[in-house]
Amino acid sequence: MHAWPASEVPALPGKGRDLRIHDTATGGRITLDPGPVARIYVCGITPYDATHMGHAATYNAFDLVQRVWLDTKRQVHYVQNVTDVDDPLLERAVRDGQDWTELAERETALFREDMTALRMLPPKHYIGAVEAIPGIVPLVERLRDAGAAYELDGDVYFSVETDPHFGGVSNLDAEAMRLLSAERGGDPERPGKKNPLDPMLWMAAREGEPSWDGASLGPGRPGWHIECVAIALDHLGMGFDVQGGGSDLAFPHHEMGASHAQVLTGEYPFAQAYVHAGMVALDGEKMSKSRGNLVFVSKLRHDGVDPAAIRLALLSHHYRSDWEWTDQVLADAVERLGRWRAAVSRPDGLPAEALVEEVREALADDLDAPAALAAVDRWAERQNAEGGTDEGAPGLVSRTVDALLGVAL
Ligand code: 5CA
Ligand code: ZN
Repeated sequence: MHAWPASEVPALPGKGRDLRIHDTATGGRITLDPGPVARIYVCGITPYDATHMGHAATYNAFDLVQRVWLDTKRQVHYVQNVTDVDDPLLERAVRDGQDWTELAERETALFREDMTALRMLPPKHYIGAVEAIPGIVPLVERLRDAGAAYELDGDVYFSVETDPHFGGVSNLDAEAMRLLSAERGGDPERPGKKNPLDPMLWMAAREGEPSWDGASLGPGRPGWHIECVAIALDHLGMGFDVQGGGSDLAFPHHEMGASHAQVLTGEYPFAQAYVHAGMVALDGEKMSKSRGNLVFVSKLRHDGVDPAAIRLALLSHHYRSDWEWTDQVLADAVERLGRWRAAVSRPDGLPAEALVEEVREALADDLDAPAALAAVDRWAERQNAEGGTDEGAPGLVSRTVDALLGVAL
């Protein structure tokens, strides 16, 4: 699949700091130590209702990760998937009487437009589940042949007990895992499974649903977790730096994915850090396609909201906190954008070298975007009130805000 165009990232003087980030698996902050090419996999959308503010907030967090790395003069190898065949997508297509491929294509196209407008850096590889199927089938066969997967009425399940590290991503107890598995696409109640948590790797063809050649597995379609594992192993390999997504993916998705990959390769870990963004809510409930309480990026754009203001609204919350989208959040961002634009439009200004370092330090410190905004606010306030004599300062601030926060002033 093609991704979307990259906006230019200005180079800043000096060098950024290494990223210290909260890792779900260890439950603490770790200093990442990527090589010259940092590797990141971020779980993409299931394209049936794109792009709401929750999605945008999560992708914003991982865009910041990349901007911090780029500022340390590393290259970034970024991979993202599109779950373009899965139960919820097929159910929505049936509900609305439309072709599921058209639905997926339309929503993926809209997502690309939204990501471009928000200046999110594009993945180097943007891969759909459907196009990944030829790579998924042999992985499931390998797991089965190694005794890590078993058949149940034609479907193939992964046996979680074959991974000694199972549970080490989310660190949940058995009861919590069981509840979340039922809520998030698993089938813990299905009779005949070795362990109720075992996730499906390959679903045998169902009447009226799309299916693909599964070689010795028979016709069917892939399970959800193996999709991301196949894509990540193909394009990044084991031990990549960051596995990212919203906190609703920690269990079961990232837990199961790590286990699949660790059993397949015999190596550990799948990723150096598992990084999770908080959930954005509307009217007191998590924004979700299934609930339908959504604020869309595209709707705001069509209403004339500047994408830079949407981006500032996302940045005004720490990526790990759960927060509520309100009109006030957006109004504050519009106002802040105005203040910043006025400040960088003055012909000369207050020296900004210290500000560059403050923004760098804030982001390197577990992506503390609110602290970065506060630093720019302080500069802008003084600049608007007093100005200065440093000719290069407004340009430097503008480039800093663009390079590190993805906001074009
Ligand atoms: N296709 C899978 C991942 S492989 C999926 O979860 N798709 S999704 O469309 O449901 O979500 C896409 C991304 O947005 C995921 O990282 C998910 O965790 C995140 N996300 C979904 N809802 C919210 C929300 N309300 N707040 C923050 N992030 C969210
Ligand atoms: Zn995923």
